[in-house]
Amino acid sequence: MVHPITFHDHKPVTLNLYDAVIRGLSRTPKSIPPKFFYDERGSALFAAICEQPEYYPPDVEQAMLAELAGEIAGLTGTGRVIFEPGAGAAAKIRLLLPHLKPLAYVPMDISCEFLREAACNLADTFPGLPIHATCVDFTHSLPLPKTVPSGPRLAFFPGSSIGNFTPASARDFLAMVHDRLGPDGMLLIGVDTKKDPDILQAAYNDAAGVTAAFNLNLLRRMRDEAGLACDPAQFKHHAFYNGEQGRIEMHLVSRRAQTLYLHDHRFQFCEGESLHTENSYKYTPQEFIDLAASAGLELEAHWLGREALFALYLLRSG
Ligand code: AVI
Repeated sequence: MVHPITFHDHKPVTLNLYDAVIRGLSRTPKSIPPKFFYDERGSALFAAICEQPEYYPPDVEQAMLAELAGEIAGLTGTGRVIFEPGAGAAAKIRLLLPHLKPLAYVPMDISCEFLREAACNLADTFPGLPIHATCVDFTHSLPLPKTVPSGPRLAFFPGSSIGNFTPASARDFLAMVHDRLGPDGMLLIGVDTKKDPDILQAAYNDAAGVTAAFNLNLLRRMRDEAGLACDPAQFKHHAFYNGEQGRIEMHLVSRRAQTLYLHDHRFQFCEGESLHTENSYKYTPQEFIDLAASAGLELEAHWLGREALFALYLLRSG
């Protein structure tokens, strides 16, 4: 079967990992941006996290999308161009496509091979849907290929990926989405809610250790791709809810005092010193509606899922 897929490779980040390691390990406290989690193995591990019973967001959000797809289509109308930053396996959009009947779908992801496979799988289920797979670091830009038909746009940003930005960068990102939406554009976004910290804590410390493997994979990448001399076994996964900041924090904590080398750079770790790898902010509905408004996006509708564990917002570019 011939798939109507075009592929656009903007050659994202792998080139920058080396610089990010030097910059991130030189600062105090040490940190590295979470986008570096997502090489092929990292993307597969994230898909496995989504299968863990403790990690509730995918289940709750999926149930909401399945139940609300018709209602959402009633509010957005059909025949839009849908773009999805960080589309990953492009699983959730499948629930919406039969209802939203888009003109075209533009999945964007940093992991090119993963994206290519996801686009091909999607085309198998939805033959005839024009797919413009775009490999890009969506935290920097949201390029829509020139071949995308004109028509009102809908951005889809599920999974609470917005939580991985600081609130200030979330605002900047939403403003960039707003710019890409153009006239009559809409954004459907999934956002994790503030809740009992024990539920949050368990979600990032699954019993099977998949989140730990996902976190530690970053060190493997730093070793294998950037050339950092390190032994991932000398670090341990640490995730906790920081109630003051309203976020889960993930860290890699050094099990002992050690020095890591990268060419002529040396990085000293004390025992118990951490490399901060991710923040995952949680928002009350009012906090998120205010954040979206600060980026020029007006609330059209919002829904809370089971036990208010997760929220969906439909916003309009004002
Ligand atoms: C992709 N992102 C929304 C996930 C989150 O929950 O912040 C990444 C993740 N990190 C650990 N588990 C899941």
